[in-house]
Amino acid sequence: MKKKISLIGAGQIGGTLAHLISIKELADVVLFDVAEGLAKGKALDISQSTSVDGYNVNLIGTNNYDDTKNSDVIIITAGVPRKPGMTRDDLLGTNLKIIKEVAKGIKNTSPNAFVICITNPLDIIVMAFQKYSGFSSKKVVGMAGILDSARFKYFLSQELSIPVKKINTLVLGGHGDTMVPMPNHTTIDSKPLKKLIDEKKLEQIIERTRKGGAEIIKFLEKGSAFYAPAAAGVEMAESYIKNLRKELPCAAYLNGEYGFRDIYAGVPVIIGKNGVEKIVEIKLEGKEKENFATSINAVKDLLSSATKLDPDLAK
Ligand code: TXD
Repeated sequence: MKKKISLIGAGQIGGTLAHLISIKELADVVLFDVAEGLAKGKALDISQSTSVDGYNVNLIGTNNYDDTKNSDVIIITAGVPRKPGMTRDDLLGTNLKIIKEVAKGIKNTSPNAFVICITNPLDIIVMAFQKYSGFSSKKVVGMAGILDSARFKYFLSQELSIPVKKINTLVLGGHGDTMVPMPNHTTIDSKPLKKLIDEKKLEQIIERTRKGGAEIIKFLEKGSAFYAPAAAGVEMAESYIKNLRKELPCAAYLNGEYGFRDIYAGVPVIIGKNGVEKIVEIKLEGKEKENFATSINAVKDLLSSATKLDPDLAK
């Protein structure tokens, strides 16, 4: 039975998600956007691209939530992206209202969907969606860690002239300037990273990873990164749909894991047919443990600002 993925937001990331899903023939796609023409135009264009390579996938564009009903996976990018000079947190007010609207639109039409939130500020938006929708926290995750880890991996591969496939790493914590690249949990061709790179260069790469989004926004001027975020979102959707049980860094609901409760943050999770099958608790020590706690506290601070904007989040 062909699976169904609904993309709520047909903008830069949404359109790229639709194209990647089509190329992988992962599922049929519904592109939803309040800008109906955008959704319909991209769905039609990508449908015609499937004729070139003979991909067997159906796409539609819509601004009607009824067309998204009974989705297996929903990927949410609805919202506004950053402009140069803005932080991810600056998007809170606008995108919180949008995610409330999206939750209302899908909670009754796709109650069993696995929901991947991408909209920023990610850690708050994913938590807000879970609260507004009432979906199980096992079926609501945020995409950030895979993207941040991909950036860290790319910078390391460039510095050390090593193919990215030989690099295993993790970026955990909040998806903000306090995110935590984990050098002690990074191996290059199975060797510990710290034996292969000097401390100063490593610090520079960690800082560049934290600012990876802003670096691209500065070049683009209008809009933010979308190819790598879309690739990361598809990896999560594929692990769910094909029950791959991949261990992936995602924003997941912590209920005591890592010593934190009732907060979403980036941690390694196993994604399979039931959604978040398991939260993997790796041993954090020294600076990494300290930085992880700092990052979680930054998410908590932003959550209290969000709760001031919408007291419903305190329920
Ligand atoms: O790692 C991550 N999680 C981040 C997330 C990586 C990169 C970008 N990040 C965030 O994703 C970014 O800061 C934005 O908040 C979202 C979406 O980024 P994108 O680049 O796709 O933004 P666009 O191109 O502006 O697309 C957003 C679409 C646009 O077409 C709007 O018309 C639509 O969202 N939109 C809505 N759709 C449905 N419902 C509502 N209410 C709505 N409002 C706007």
